[in-house]
Amino acid sequence: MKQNIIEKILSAHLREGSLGGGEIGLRIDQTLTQDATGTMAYLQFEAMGLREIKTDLSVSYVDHNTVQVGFENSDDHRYLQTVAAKYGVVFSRPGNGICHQVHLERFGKPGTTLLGSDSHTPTGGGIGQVAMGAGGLDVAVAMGGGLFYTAAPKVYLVRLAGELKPWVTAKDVVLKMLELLTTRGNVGVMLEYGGPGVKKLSVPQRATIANMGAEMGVTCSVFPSDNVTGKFLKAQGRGADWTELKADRGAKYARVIDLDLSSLEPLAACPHSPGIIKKISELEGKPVDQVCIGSCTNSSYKDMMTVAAILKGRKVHPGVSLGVAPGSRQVLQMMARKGALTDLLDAGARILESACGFCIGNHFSPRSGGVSIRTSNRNFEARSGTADAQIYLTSPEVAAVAAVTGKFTDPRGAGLEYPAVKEPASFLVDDSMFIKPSPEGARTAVFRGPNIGEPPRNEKMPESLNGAVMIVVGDKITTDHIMPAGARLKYRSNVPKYAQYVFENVDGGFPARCLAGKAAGLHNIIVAGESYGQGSSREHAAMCPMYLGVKAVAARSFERIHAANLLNFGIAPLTFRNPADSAGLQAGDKLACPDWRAAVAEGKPVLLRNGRTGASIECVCALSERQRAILLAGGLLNYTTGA
Ligand code: MIC
Ligand code: SF4
Repeated sequence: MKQNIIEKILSAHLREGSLGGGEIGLRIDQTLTQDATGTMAYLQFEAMGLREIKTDLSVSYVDHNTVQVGFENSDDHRYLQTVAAKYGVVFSRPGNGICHQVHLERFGKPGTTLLGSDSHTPTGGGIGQVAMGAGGLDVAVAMGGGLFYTAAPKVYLVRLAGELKPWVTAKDVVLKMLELLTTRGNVGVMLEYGGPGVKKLSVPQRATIANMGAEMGVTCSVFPSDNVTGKFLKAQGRGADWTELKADRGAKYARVIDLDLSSLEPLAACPHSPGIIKKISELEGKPVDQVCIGSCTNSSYKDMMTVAAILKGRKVHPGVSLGVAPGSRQVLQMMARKGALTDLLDAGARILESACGFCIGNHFSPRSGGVSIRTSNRNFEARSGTADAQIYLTSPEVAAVAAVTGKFTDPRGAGLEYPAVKEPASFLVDDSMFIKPSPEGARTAVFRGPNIGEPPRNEKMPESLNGAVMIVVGDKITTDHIMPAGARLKYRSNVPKYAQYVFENVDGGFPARCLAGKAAGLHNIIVAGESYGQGSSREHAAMCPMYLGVKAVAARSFERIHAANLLNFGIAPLTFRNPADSAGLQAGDKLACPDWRAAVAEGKPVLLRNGRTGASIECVCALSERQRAILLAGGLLNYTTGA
């Protein structure tokens, strides 16, 4: 049978199910974790009684919580380092860079599967990996050799033609894709890029495009592995990792999207969604307070050298604060050796750590009501740490030009020559910030600071539901709305503490109401609109509500990773049979379902009776047999350990 690239990789890793439909179980070759999600993932790995890593490679990165105010983050870093040594995981030390950028440089391998506890893991698709994001618990299971379950995908082909014009970038390609596919309605889709335009894109450019597939909600975005991929791997000293990957002639796709690279122009995602796309020419002249260049989307060597070339001999506008965070230590070291760092310093840039930093609102928050141009991938409300700031997402080129002019400027009309930075023939390879597993490592004593708690467990699913609606929210609620990041991130390993901030920026009274409901024997329910749980993979957006006694989320639709996380923590994801029913619900409504457990166990519709209105609301809990068993057990940890 003729196969596309995704089918080729998936069928080589398929251990359960069929690519024709339903749930599939995949063997995972590589995993990655980062510190914000990883600490809980390794605690869960330990709680499941797993003894060693069964993947070809597992890497633990420290890149998210690198602002060490207080002991909590440092404690987590040391826990991660010691637990990695004990179980055979490669440890990437803080300062070594952002997980996705570093993984692409040093480990990504065409034709393999990569599962990461971070929603931007699909960045690896730039090098021909089926790279997927998941909750930490799913990654812990995969590290222990368990399968990763997901829906058999619908594969769309994005057929690229032509070539990008000067000042038009990979970021503009993916922003255009976001305009076409939007940020919702793409659950279960995998994108495969192809067509003659692909060979004009470098691996880091492909990675930028694959990275922001996460914002469309697709499971992954995969590029072919061709000569360009081979050259990149060779330049990283990893020529032996190359294999060719291309679709068979006549391979089938569920949908084909044609995109002519030469028709694109510089774009921006506007507040407060990566799906609100405008042309830079439409924003021309709008004053800018802050420019942040970096993140896993746009912080490669070429991105940074281009920015430095634009800023060379110029000064940052007095009204703008410019922060630059190179994506990896490799990029930073090369910039230093080439003098690009000096050019940035001379221009007045503030050099930030090679880490997530500003992207996750960990520092560098803009002023109140400020306008910030960023090269990252998410501009959700309040994510920057300043609730009323206006965040725009653009290419590094547009960002650098705005840093000089102090306003949105279409770079094509700015009278500048486009800096022709080439991919290097060889990158600087220095792996000394990785700690590789060793036989002595297995005897390491695991360090646990006072901030590190036990992974919480749910109880078995109750026989009947004695529900109470604790909050009603609208469409496109992100996991940043549910579980704020930024300054709160340091409580990631301490669930009772972190749970105090659930829905902090939406309704600060939610945790206390839930705890009171729980104490009164109620089963707390969240009611939501479409595309609930967009964005981050953080399982805390399920784990902390679970801790607060949430038993079900009733929504019009869910995003993939969050729906899986809800199940993993024993919270039922219910979909309204009639979407209009959600409008008839209010906070405080009591929703009862006497045969709750039986209905879920038998895969029947769930009928919720509203005590206030007397209405009966039909919900669907469409699950595979395996998923039903997980839910009935009260989550994946109980299911796996037979508790
Ligand atoms: C993000 O970009 O939102 C994060 C922070 O990287 C998250 C992971 C997390 O919450 O730790 C993600 O994308 O999954
Ligand atoms: Fe880090 Fe931002 Fe990338 Fe998330 S999106 S991994 S916070 S750089």
